[in-house]
Amino acid sequence: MTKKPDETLQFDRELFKRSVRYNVKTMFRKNIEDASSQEIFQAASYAIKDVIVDNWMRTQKEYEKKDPKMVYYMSMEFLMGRALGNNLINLKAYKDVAECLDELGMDINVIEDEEPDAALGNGGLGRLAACFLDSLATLGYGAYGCGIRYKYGMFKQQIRDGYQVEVPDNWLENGNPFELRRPEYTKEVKFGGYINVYKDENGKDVFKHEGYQAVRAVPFDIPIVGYGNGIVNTLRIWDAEPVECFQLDSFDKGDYQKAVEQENLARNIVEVLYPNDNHYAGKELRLKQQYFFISASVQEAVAKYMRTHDDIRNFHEKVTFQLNDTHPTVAVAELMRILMDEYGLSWDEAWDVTNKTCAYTNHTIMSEALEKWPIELFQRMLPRIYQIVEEINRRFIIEIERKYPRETGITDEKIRKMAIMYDGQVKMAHLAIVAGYSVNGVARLHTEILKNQELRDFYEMFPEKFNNKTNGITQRRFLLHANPLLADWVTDRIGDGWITDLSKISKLKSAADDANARKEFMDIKYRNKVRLAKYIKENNGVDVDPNSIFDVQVKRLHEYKRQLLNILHVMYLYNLIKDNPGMQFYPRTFIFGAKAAAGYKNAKLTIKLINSVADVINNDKSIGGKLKVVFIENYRVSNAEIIFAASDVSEQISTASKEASGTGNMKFMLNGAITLGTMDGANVEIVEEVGAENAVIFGLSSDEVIAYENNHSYNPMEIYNADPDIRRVLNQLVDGTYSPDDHERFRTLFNSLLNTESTDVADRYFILKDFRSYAYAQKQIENFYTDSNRWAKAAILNVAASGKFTSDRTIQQYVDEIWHLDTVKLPKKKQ
Ligand code: 26Q
Repeated sequence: MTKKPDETLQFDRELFKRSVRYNVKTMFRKNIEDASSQEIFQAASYAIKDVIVDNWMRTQKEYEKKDPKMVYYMSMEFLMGRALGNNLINLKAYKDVAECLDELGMDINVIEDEEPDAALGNGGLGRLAACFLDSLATLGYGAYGCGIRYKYGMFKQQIRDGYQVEVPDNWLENGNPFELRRPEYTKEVKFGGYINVYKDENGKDVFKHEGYQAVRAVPFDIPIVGYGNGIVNTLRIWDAEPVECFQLDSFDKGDYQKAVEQENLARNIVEVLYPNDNHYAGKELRLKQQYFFISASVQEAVAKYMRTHDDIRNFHEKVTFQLNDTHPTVAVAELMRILMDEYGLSWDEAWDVTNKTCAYTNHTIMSEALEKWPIELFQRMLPRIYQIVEEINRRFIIEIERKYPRETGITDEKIRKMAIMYDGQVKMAHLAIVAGYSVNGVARLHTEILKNQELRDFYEMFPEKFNNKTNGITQRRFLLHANPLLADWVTDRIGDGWITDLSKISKLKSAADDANARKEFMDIKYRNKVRLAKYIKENNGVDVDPNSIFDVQVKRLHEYKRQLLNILHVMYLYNLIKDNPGMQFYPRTFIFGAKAAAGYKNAKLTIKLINSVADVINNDKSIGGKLKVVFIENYRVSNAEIIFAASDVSEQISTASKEASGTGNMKFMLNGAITLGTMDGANVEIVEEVGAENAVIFGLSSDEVIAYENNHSYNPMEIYNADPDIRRVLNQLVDGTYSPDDHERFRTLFNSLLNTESTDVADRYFILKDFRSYAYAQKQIENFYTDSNRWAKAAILNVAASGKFTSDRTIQQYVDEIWHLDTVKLPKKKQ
């Protein structure tokens, strides 16, 4: 039986081509033959937006009719990447449009390359939010993403003389064809000033905010297209504008100063994304950004609810807020404020609603990433929010005293460890845990560490709130769009059900035992490696051999992720090859890609080290091209898609216990790379799914790491003294091997490992401790790859075992166990 095509998804090719020609003419006064690739990109995007807008309106109508419960995913970051290709994929129109463009004389890849990445995020946390929006729309759940329309997203990285240089990312330069400005939903957000308390006629306290500065929050909506189901949800990002345009006559009124200040406030607030990943920077402007988008989003959520309901006390039946880490946590106090001050609810009524509305996801156990704001700043910037948080804290302390009465002798210790405000600081994680109904970690191991170590006291008090939601990724972007060759191969073998149900990909298992399938798979991998080699040649000017093993570590640069371990091992291999010119060695290309936070010294120096090692090794003719090192400039979502598809080895080598989950690990697996990793984050579950024989695992366990940390019993100097190979590599950091012009250049990296010069912990991330075990694992990788049948089998089995790691599964678990949303199906379109 042939399936009846859903007429809502029929793509009208003639209409599209007409529309592109028409758009080129009206937008640029040109004929298509004279238009640039950028102009075609614009014209095509507007043509696609037309198609999307129809579905968008139908979806929102259906939501009005069915009134489903919805999630507001509150996040400072949405790392969306490019929209055009992804929208075409989800409209099931990619191949149609590729052919149409071809008929018009254009290559779709060239057109897609004209689009800047929407890089409104740092790394994993921001990309997770983007994958979640894709899954929510595809599964038919009503959802809003709420965030900030940063004028400048994640900086562009240039490498000059081996060093990272940050260049502003002016992503809106040519406009954003897919966004829609919605001035009718503008909100006002207030900062500073003071709170006056009056009694109303019933003797009730009224809190009046006075002497504040205000900013207008204006939303821009971006469509989130579900895969093949006609659903279009909304990512709503807020821009800031001054409340009133700067008027000269305000000078006469004497508030000239205030008018200038309000204009500056608006200009500054959404200027730029903070480029820190897993690191808290206690900047005043960052707190302003947080309250700005949260106040606007919560105001709008409440206003929208009240347009169709009459009792705000049932808000939580239709709305849930998911807080993406603690960054949006002021939402709990803002909701309390609106419920009490604007809708007149009592404290208890407001608390009940807030508690049933807010849920919090934790993404890290790294203590330097925990948000703690000085109380003074909080009080000055957000006077009413401060009062509310103070009252939440007061009541929570009473609860602690009730649970741990004085006679237990631990009351004060519990208060010290658990209070929301303590020692002059507001602890956002504590606020999020206390005020919400759910706390989740992002991989099983991570959640266990939260429960048993980091958040142990809270788990003891609120065990029912804690749950795990192992992260996932969308296969639509990271296989269907990123790797069309493999996607088609998979579909030819098992049908296309995997696109919306990744558990079906397990049907590929049998292909692992089929010699022909293995050959086809390795051919596809090879072609993807050729594609990446071409990208590297064009963008970095380095020649790499697609027949070598592509060993890849791409992710933010952070000491806990241990790019330094990787490059030290490369230095070790180079020594080995130089010492033993005749040795068997399978050619290997080590590929890195990483942005370092602008102020993170050791991270930036590690980039310089990688590039310096690359310089020496890549130019050493004597090693016959056996080793290559490449640092891919400006790693981002769009080139990640090319990189994952071409990878053989997935480096997931964080110090055990430090990487909450990781999501790159899943993207590599889906594309048939083999994990070389520690038992950290979601690696544990990847190995569980694929089997230990199809991954290479090394290093300390998280329990061992935590034990060393608690006893302070690790001394890297012993390893340095005992192991000549390690000693030699470390000495090469400071003997000019990789820095002939300045032997001291890498001294701080050397010191961070051995700590000969300060009182800091030496080798905090156990690089020397894990070095031998890593080198052995790398040797296993080589042996493994040399047995090409065995390797191909393992690679296919990785793809086949990746079903668990779809964000569709993650979202379904959020829905079933936290949010309890209703699904919505669109009715068939009437012609
Ligand atoms: C905080 C305060 C001030 C400025 C910046 C920040 C800030 C910004 C971004 C703190 C943390 C982040 C990002 C954290 C992050 O990306 N965490 C990653 O989240 C992924 C998704 O759950 C996990 O897979 C990764 O393991 C985790 O590192």
